[in-house]
Amino acid sequence: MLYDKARIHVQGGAGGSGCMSFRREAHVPRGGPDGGDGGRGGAIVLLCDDSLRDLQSFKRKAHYKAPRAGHGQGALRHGASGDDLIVRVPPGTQVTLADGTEYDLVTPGQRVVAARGGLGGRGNKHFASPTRQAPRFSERGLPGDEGWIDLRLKLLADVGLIGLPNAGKSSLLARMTRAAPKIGSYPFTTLEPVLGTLDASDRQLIVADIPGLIEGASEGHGLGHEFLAHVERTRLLVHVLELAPLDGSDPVDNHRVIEAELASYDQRLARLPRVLVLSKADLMPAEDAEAARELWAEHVGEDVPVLVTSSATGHGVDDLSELLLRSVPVEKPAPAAAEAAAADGVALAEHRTFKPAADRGFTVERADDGTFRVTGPRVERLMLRFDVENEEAAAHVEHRLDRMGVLRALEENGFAPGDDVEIGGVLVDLDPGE
Ligand SMILES: Nc1nc2c(ncn2[C@@H]2O[C@H](COP(=O)(O)OP(=O)(O)OP(=O)(O)O)[C@@H](O)[C@H]2O)c(=O)[nH]1
Ligand SMILES: [Mg+2]
Repeated sequence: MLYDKARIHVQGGAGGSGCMSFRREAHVPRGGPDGGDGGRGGAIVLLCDDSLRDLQSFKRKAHYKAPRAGHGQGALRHGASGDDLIVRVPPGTQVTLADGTEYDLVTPGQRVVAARGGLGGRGNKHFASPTRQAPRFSERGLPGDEGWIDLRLKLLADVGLIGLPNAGKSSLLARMTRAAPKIGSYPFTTLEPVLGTLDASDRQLIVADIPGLIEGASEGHGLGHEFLAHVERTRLLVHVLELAPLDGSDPVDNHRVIEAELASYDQRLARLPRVLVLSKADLMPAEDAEAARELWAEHVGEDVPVLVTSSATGHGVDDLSELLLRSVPVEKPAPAAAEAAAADGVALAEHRTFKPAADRGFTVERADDGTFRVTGPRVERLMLRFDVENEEAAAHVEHRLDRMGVLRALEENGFAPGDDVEIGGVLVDLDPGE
């Protein structure tokens, strides 16, 4: 069973809180604030690891939580940052973060930050000012990013073998490479993609045997559609077609069915270069096979090479291998995201994060019971940062709300001192103008 899909929950570690502390030394009568800052929480980092082949490990474990950071301490000691939690994924994994951003992890060693750790809070030292020399509050650390992310493995094959069930795809792969796929005289023998390697003196090609496609595959019929995603990354498709189908069906119809399925799954697949292989040639006289090849060559046009093969006798198989090695360019065109990520390293991954760029806006609403409710990421973060039970912290919060324009907006909406205000789920006592 090839595990090619997984959904996991990731959570960055919480940031450490800043410390509220004052210097205490025998010979210093009134020490100043010396509370250190909290550390940054650990991030969840996805790492492309060449030793992995599929997403199996995620069946057993779906939740990943990075360690939290240490809190700040007195004497300006800062809290330790949380370690990043490394989650290994196989090459070919496509990651979709909660906000829809996608990454391709193609090259071993590539990394993506899937959830950032929370920022640490600042110690009370930072809140000292000429008018408040002994701040009796500090900032709390913020929670880390959290959310579900989707992992999808798309095999990294150069060439895909496609065709109807029983067309002879697996037999061909077994003949061309050292792979040993299951072969059977019944449809759907192959239940999941099998990879084989075609070796030449100077290079290797990876060939994927894709389970048989049938009419309606792109809409979810049969098995093949599940695996069509795996051919998305190939650079050439070998369409394997039975020359004289044992079930009496018409090869022209069969050919059309597969091409139509590819096109309706993804136009890009339909545009990939093709090779047409007429299989099981040993079942008919050689002249007939050659005549059929000529007819097909005319039918598919000069852009598509047509070969006659027999996996039973080996006829045409070497020609096919040579053609594939010749036709597939050496460079692997890395998907755009991967290219950028590889060039930019972690930096790119770092700034692509869960939350869209900090939103400075907020909204003020008045509930039926008269409570004013202020929402918006920035004000909510402010409330997470401070304990408003602490009077000095509450005064600081009020000052910040004033600077953000929240107090003015409240007043414009009819707020009068004494009215209830809820910000980010916290009831705050506001006394503007005091
Ligand atoms: N005579 C002859 N039989 C072949 C040849 N290639 C494949 N077969 C037979 O055709 C049947 C189907 O072959 P497979 O290679 O399993 O076909 P497939 O396309 O992988 O089929 P699915 O996995 O079901 O999609 C088997 O019974 C094979 O032995 C060939 O070149 N000559
Ligand atoms: Mg097969």
